[in-house]
Amino acid sequence: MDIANTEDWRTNRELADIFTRMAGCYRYLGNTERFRAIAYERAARTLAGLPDDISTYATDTASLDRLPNIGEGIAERILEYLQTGHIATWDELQRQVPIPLLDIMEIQGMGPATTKSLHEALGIEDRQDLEDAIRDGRVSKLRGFGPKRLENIRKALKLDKESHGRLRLDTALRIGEDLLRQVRAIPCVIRAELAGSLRRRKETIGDIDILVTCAASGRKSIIRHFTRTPGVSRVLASGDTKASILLASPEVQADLRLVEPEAFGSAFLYLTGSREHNIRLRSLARERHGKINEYGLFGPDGKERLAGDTEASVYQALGLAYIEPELREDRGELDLAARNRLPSLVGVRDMRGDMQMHSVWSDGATDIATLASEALRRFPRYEYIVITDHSPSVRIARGIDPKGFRRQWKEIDRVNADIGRAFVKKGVEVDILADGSLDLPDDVLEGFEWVTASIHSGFRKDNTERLLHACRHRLVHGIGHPSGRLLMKREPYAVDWPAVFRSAAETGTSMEINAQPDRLDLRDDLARQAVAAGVRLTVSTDAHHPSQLDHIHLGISQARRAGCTRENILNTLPWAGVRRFRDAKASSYATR
Ligand code: DGT
Ligand code: CA
Ligand code: CA
Ligand code: ZN
Repeated sequence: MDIANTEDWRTNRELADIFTRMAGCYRYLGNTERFRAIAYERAARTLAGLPDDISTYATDTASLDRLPNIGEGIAERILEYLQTGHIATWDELQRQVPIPLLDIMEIQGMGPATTKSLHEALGIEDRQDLEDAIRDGRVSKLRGFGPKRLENIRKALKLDKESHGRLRLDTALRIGEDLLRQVRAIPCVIRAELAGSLRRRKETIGDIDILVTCAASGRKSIIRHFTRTPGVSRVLASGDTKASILLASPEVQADLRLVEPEAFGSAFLYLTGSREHNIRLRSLARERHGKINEYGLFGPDGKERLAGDTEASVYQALGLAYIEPELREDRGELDLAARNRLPSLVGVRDMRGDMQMHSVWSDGATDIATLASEALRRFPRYEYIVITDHSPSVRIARGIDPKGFRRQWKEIDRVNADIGRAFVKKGVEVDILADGSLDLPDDVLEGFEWVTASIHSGFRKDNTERLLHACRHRLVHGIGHPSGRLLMKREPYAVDWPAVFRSAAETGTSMEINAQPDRLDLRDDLARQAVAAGVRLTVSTDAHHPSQLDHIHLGISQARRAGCTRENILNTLPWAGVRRFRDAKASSYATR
């Protein structure tokens, strides 16, 4: 690995960050700047997904122009940044818009117009101002801020605060893997691994934990290197065997722990956690032997070392099968491991296709041919992808009408003809309307090879009824992002999950684990309940850009945390299997 290269990567991200914030400013400035906002958002997505450092494309504006979503104006900004380290327009925007307001704008129920009106009416400059103004009743005196609306904003603020300081899994993985590469390049490091919640692939991450093995003589220099990693804003602690640093933008702590190679397994086990899993292991060790800690598993005298060089050796000495990190949450995994009944977890390698994604026909960034070729390039094992553009009522997502879908099917046929097989499947993400009915008539729905039904509005309606309605519809094959939550922003809807899962199982309707990093919906514990109720799941990326096809890894990690095997996930089957699942529902309705 090459450290210079990881630093270059930071430029793509820095620029993407700036563009995202510029887009936020344009949103704040109002409708007249809407198109600029969209252009910068798209450019940010392109930058974040680039395989190489931006400077390799940036010989002149014309070469940048060839990148998707980078027009001439934005290309000029990129060159300006690479040459001067500044973007004049961005400096100017920072003078016009109170930047702390951009974070508030992201809070559910706020939005640009609301944020701006509160800034203008009450002089609100940041989050603290907003909280104060809600508390002392200044906001409730304004027009349009009734008790219900205020309560929702208050709830969203609270949720945002509770999750403050935690990072989404995708962000933490990116930063953690980057840091890991740098740690592995430090002289004297024998082995380095990510541990903690990141290794368990929890949906949000508090801090990054890295375990390193080295000889005692190498410790000092490793700690010195680690605390001088590029991007460190503060050294929080630095001792003989540990160090903690704070990385900037986004701010996150990283803990380094050094052990000798013999203790790798026990230290890895300890540092991976979870805390609750560790506590269970400790009491099991006490019952059977003596004690367990970072240095090993020891006999009753506390001295004889029974295991510790690998994790498996420790589990084995405790009479347990090896437990995958995603299962180490004290949700019954020790009992299963003792009886050798752990599930054999599904992996990305088992996936035969992706069941949900969007093209330019609705709110996706690329055309169908590009999605297909990118899916094949990234996942040569895939046998199909399902294009699921939005139905008409989802207006912000540029939903398609029936005529449009018929034209889209012709395009899909052409793309498949070029590929030489029916790789692209005709799907739809049809909106579940307020009363539980669907946004497209049956005769149109019949033309699709796969129908996912999702809720996109009216979140405070009776969503149990809406979801039950959708499950009972003979032409609905799956429910998309079933709980509607947005990580750290919006709680799942209030839904009677046992009732919905029962109905999904009875009617032969699948439920999705949506792999978008801000959704991960169904979340792990609900997915586990769904499977227990006999529901078949799908794992899909809901990609709006080809780079998001890689999110399948995030979705699968949540499926693993839910204890899913390959059999629990429909799209581990070839398309013929998906078709059987779909047709089984149709024929059970035909005979009713
Ligand atoms: P996070 O960082 O909040 O997302 O969650 P973790 O699980 O990464 O927690 P962290 O970073 O505080 O600690 C890393 C691991 O170290 C944790 O998973 C288990 C272990 N550990 C930390 N503190 C304790 C403790 O007090 N008791 C036990 N048994 N294990 C601990
Ligand atoms: Ca951690
Ligand atoms: Ca930690
Ligand atoms: Zn959707």
